Amino acid sequence: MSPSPSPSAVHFRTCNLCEAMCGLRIETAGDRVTSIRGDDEDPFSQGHICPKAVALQDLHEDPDRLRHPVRRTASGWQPLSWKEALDETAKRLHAVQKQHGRDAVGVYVGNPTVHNHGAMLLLPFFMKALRTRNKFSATSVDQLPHHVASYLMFGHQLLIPIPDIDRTRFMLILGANPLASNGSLMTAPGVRGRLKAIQQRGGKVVVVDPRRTETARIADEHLFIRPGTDALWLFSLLHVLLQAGPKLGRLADFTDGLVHVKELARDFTPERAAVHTGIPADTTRRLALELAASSSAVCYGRVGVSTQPFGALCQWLINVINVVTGNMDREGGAMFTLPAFDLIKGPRAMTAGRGSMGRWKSRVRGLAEFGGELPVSALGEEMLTPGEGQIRAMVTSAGNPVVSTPNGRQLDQAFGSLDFMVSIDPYINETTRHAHIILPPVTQLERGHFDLVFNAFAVRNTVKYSRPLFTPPPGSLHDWEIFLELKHRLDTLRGEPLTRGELPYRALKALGPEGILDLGLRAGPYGMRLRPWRRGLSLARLEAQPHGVDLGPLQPCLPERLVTRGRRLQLAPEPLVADVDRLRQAFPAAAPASVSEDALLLIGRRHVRDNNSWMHNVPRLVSGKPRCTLMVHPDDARRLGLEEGQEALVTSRVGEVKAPVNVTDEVMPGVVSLPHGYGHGRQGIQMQVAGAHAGVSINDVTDDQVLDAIGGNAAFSGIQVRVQPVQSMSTTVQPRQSAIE
Ligand SMILES: Nc1nc2c(c(=O)[nH]1)N[C@H]1C(S)=C(S)[C@@H](COP(=O)(O)OP(=O)(O)OC[C@H]3O[C@@H](n4cnc5c(=O)[nH]c(N)nc54)[C@H](O)[C@@H]3O)O[C@H]1N2
Ligand SMILES: Nc1nc2c(c(=O)[nH]1)N[C@H]1C(S)=C(S)[C@@H](COP(=O)(O)OP(=O)(O)OC[C@H]3O[C@@H](n4cnc5c(=O)[nH]c(N)nc54)[C@H](O)[C@@H]3O)O[C@H]1N2
Ligand code: SF4
Ligand SMILES: [Mo]
Repeated sequence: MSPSPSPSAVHFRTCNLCEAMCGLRIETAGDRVTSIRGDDEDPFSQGHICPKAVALQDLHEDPDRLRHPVRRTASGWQPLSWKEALDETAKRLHAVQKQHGRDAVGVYVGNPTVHNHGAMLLLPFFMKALRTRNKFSATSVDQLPHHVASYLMFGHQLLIPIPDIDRTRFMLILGANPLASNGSLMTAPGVRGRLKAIQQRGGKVVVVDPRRTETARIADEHLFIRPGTDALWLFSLLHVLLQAGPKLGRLADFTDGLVHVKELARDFTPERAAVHTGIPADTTRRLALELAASSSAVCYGRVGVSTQPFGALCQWLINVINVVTGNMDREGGAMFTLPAFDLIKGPRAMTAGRGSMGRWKSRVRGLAEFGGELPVSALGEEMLTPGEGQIRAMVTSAGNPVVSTPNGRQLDQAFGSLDFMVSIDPYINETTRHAHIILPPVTQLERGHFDLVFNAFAVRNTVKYSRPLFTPPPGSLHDWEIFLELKHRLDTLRGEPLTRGELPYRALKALGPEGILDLGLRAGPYGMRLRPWRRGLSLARLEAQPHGVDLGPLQPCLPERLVTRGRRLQLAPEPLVADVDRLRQAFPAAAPASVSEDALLLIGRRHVRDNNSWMHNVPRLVSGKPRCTLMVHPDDARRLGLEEGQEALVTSRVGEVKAPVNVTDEVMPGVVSLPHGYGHGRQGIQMQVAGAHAGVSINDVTDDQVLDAIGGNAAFSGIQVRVQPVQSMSTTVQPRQSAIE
């Protein structure tokens, strides 16, 4: 690593580890970081940070982080040059496609990609060069239902309404724990303060969650809900709201489908929902009326309501509730961010696709694509099931599907059976240990940073560009350069004509992500092109403002920003309407849902000092009490004969894990909770600290066959499991026999 320009220096930067976009003030001495603190002058985050920020230094210095490409051999991992690594990767991918067809190469792209503008901007070119329909990403274990709802209602998958948290007077939160996650599809640094401020201005915060989370604890009201039943509850809330009378306001002029929604909601009474959700009908009625009466209100739902069998219905109903209470696209309601680099409107090469549904299907199970991707729940079977079109080679980039996606053990087996696998990743972890070649990119601090994605989902319009802190060591490559080099080699091997191969390669290499960024900023809604006067943005102008620029509060923008035909808001899109029957069947009017006798419902959990699966190699983030514990309600613990600290065996259809029990009434009776992102005890992982805090992977028990029918998102919430004490396993004691009900 070469030294930074001056021996000691102060840098301002945005943290790219989660969605909150906190401004950092980083001091360096030569090539070392000496301190990381919050940047008080960042207009958006105003000095807020969380304990993960300092890990940027640890990740940079981590001795386990790969500094050069490696190849897996019989005698262990061997270094190889970038040229060898890239040449061989392209050659092997090409050979597999030549022999077995285009779709024989699959690709999985993980979460850190969206925190990396270089990767985001150049990935599409690499994807195109791969020419496969077997594309997968972390989207289908996360926010896919938001995209489905936005695509069908507003005409663009990225036109996602964001809670106007700073001006609302009533916030109804389902399946999100921003105090641990720091907010998601709601970039809001210092979210605790923003929630507290709602209360301070006389407003109210309500949390609906099967666990009394950190967020629930600071809320005015918390309701337990039986996992997976939110769509039913949202319908019953809507039922009351519509009975009381919808008030669409300004939106009435361009909204279609209200009549249809009214018909659908008619039989979803709060009484009917109560049987399944566990939320008393009176509570639902009262909350609906409070929501309707509040001068502004917003309903917001995230991972807990997206990762369930009715995730798309949930995100749709949340939008519908915001519309019929007059809170969509209104101050204090759910609004649309207008980012400086606009992914929705602008030059085609700089915008994201609107979305698409069902243009093709997965080979084995016939699951439909969305936005050009297949549900990752199908990845394992696509590798393991023989036949034409079977995936025989994989590319993974910035992802760890073995621990992040359902039925991880099956993926372990599948990745282990491939003809070839390449991983673009700095670590040898649960997934990449199966690769034949690993290509490690430069670190966070060695690249510039611009939040292409999270500026578009922020609770304020804001923009910032951060320069790299350190110059990468000579010869190392950025993620985007790896994509571009592989694309170039694949094009060459295929003999692509100059205009499709060599010329775009040279142009993109010369432009680089910063060049594209500059063009996008200039062409964007605050750009030089539209505002040639002083304030118009370009990359250079942004670089001159290291703390970032505040572009003001969110503004109403409908119908202009709609991308639907005739700029109409679709309240009752056909595919979602058609799915309501499935909901009715799953939750019949009288009988409770069919859960087998002794089953418990498993949900996930996030902790402030975790970040999905990949930051457990940072000693200061894993210190303290082990966090990978199974939360069990005292009633269930008693019935099952489980005690605090004791090991429990958790079994599902697909597998089992053992975890220490934490007896707590934080979870509702009948529900158990285990965090995701652990399970570092597998053989061959080269992450020493993580290995010493291994935990187990919840996704060894989540089920690749349980997913949302619309879009195909994985349904992690409410997986049916059996739980029993480990030592009684060899005896004949069955969980139910110790019941004391
Ligand atoms: N510290 C930390 N921060 C992170 C991450 C991390 O791993 N660690 N990950 C980042 C990423 S990638 C994302 S997408 C965001 C996610 O951000 P959030 O969505 O805020 O994440 P979670 O904390 O998982 O919150 C989900 C909540 O849903 C609840 N839940 C589970 N099942 C149900 C259900 O059926 N119904 C209801 N109503 N609730 C349910 C859970 O108990 C949990 O409290 O966080 C980001 N930030
Ligand atoms: N049961 C359950 N499972 C879940 C969730 C849940 O709530 N419950 N949450 C889901 C969610 S919301 C998400 S987003 C997914 C995440 O799923 P993934 O994205 O597949 O997994 P991560 O743990 O984020 O792994 C990130 C990988 O990227 C690497 N990496 C880090 N930075 C970089 C970089 O700059 N460049 C490159 N090339 N690689 C980098 C890391 O070493 C690691 O291997 O997990 C999902 N899985
Ligand atoms: S909240 Fe997120 S963005 Fe802010 S410091 Fe923590 S990890 Fe970084
Ligand atoms: Mo995520």
